[in-house]
Amino acid sequence: MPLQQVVPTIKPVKSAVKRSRLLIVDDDPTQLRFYLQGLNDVYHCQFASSASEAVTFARQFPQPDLIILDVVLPDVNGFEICQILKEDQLTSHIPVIFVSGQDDVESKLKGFEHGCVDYISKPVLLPEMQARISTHIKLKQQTIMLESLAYTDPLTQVGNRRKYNETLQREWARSIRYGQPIAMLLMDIDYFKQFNDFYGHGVGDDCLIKICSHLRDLVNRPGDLFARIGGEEFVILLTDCGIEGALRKADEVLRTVSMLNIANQGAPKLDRVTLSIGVAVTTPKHQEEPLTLFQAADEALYEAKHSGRNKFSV
Ligand code: GH3
Ligand code: MG
Ligand code: MG
Ligand code: MG
Repeated sequence: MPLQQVVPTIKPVKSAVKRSRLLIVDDDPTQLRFYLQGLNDVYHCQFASSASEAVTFARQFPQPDLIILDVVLPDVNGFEICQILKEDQLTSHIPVIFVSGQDDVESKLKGFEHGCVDYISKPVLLPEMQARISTHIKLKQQTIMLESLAYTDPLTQVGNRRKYNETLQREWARSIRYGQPIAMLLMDIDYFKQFNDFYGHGVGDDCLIKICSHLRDLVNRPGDLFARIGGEEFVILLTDCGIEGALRKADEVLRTVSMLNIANQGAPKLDRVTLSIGVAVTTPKHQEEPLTLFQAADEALYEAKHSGRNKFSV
């Protein structure tokens, strides 16, 4: 029977709270009807009856918050679907709960080996299933929140040093794999100690927030990064970017900060807040460490500082 006949129209439930989205994968029309009646009031349910539908729906936006996956399906079995989802960067984060008539311990262990968060035996007891779904969705939301906190600088809300380290490792490896260049801009605000001494630490913090909120907008390609890696030190990482692109970006950064026009009467020479930039570009080779890129950018920054500040050096 076609899926549309089994699951005709799903009535929208009026609720102020945003409902979590479930993707339910099962080839048995009776089972699907059971899920529809039992879960659709609480969750936004989407149904699939084959592996290809399941994978397609899991990748589509808005993505499901959790997947209920039958083990025995007509085309590919649930374990294999779970493996496909877990190996795909786009879907690996979505928790999967297996629901199956196969309730022997080997099958359950196999489910966990393939990356599920839970395994429920058929026949399904609805309240128990709802409790498990709700628990796993809450756990997932908490994980997302903790990850976001772990990678965000609390003052400026941009990526922090941990985010920088992980992004650099990942993009460095990708650059080696594809033989592509990668660029780093290392930035340090000029005479910021004097700024703090003159205006106070609170105004210094506001200045950092303002600069970050504008510089983050200059970085918008996937894989690229703007992060605060120290007190008044920032990094821009540009993937698949050669020297011309890097210099253009450095020029954009200087112009952006200059347009903010923040007074710094504490500075000995310059009366506005400015920053200096060290630019480094490389096409990394196997065995080479990402630290070499940072060191090159750091040396260039030193050069920019010592040749007058408010400029970039390579
Ligand atoms: P230079 O031009 O050589 O970079 O001079 P500088 O005064 O900026 O020197 P340096 O980079 O060594 O000084 C960093 C100063 O930044 C020291 C500290 O007072 C200030 N700073 C670091 N983190 C913060 C922060 O979170 N908030 C505020 N308000 N100031 C900070
Ligand atoms: Mg089945
Ligand atoms: Mg500094
Ligand atoms: Mg400084």
